[in-house]
Amino acid sequence: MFRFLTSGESHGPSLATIIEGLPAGMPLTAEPIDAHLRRRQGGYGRGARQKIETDSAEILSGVRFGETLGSPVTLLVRNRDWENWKDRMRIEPRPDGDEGPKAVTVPRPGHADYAGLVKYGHDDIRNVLERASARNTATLVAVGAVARELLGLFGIRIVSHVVRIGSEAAPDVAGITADELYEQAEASPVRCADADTSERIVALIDQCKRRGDTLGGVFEVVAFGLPVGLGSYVHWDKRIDGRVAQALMSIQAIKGVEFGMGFASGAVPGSQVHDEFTPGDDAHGGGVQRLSNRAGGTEGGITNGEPLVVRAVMKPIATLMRQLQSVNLQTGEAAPAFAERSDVCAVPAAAVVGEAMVGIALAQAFQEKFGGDSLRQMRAAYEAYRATYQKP
Ligand code: EPS
Repeated sequence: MFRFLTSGESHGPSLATIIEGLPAGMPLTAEPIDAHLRRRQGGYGRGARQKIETDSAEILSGVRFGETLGSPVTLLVRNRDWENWKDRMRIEPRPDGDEGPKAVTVPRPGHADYAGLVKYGHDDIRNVLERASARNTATLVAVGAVARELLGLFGIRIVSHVVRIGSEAAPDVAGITADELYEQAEASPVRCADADTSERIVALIDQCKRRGDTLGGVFEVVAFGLPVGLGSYVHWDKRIDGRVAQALMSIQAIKGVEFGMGFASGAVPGSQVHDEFTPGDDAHGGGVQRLSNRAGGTEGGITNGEPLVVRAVMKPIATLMRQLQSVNLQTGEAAPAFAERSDVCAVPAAAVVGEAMVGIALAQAFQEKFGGDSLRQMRAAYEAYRATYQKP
């Protein structure tokens, strides 16, 4: 099974992950991983931390001569900022008489601070925020990059774009090709495929920064080239939409997910929702095609051969320079919430993390369906299956 664990604190020495279940014989280098790590660091509205870091992954195990061995792959992403935090994030016990750094005791509304402090019994919010930080999404992007390398060998491509930030929403891009969508989103400072909306979003982020506030938004992830049949209707936890939604909801600050028409499908009759069939080419599966893709590429918890289209909404970042009202848990008195540095808006970065999480969920389902300890075995299973579904 394709599975992984991540570890690391935001200002600790490094972030790490161990990935298990990759087939042997799969080409893998750090280059595509680093490319996605760089994309995650970008986006207009990011904070000062991204000027300190130049994230890159070191492959520490599981690869030889540029190919996976079938053994666990270990990736390490170092935190450059660790140099500035060595005392405050010291791993060893404090020397006698050293009181250590001042504890963070005023929780930020909207962050893991309060619930994390109570749950783990800490008296310093730093012990919570260091791991709860979206810094950890760097490891998710690294794992996602590996998942996408595997899927890419089977013609599956994952692209994202920002469709809303605050009050500014982009027009629909239905019918766009993967290449067009990628190029347009990549060319935008906020990963928005529409140039005019991009400009308005940049102005909105500037305005918001001046007010010391933060902004959320919505991004869309599209997976092209999926076979029919990933996921299953037979068990609740095998449904591909459920699994992709869980993967996306695991990203910090994500508050909702929808596929295809999503929530709008509750407002109109079935004739305006379901995607009618028409005779088509075999590439779509069984010689049929759809007149639309309102389902977002999944029916009955299974990929249906159309692009998987999923959107996620990110709430505004919880660290506001215009501090929100809170309580100092040490004194019990009202106090402005803790504010270090912060991003004004991280939706463009979250879109890259979203691509990674969709990639991970799809790679897991792909590996379950086609299995194989080696890439060659996986390919054989995939080709054999593709041959069966050309005609029922
Ligand atoms: C992040 C690094 C963090 C934050 C952000 C995401 O760096 P620092 O805490 O040093 O500024 O910029 O995390 C949060 C917004 C948060 O609330 O934890 C990153 O690398 O993505």
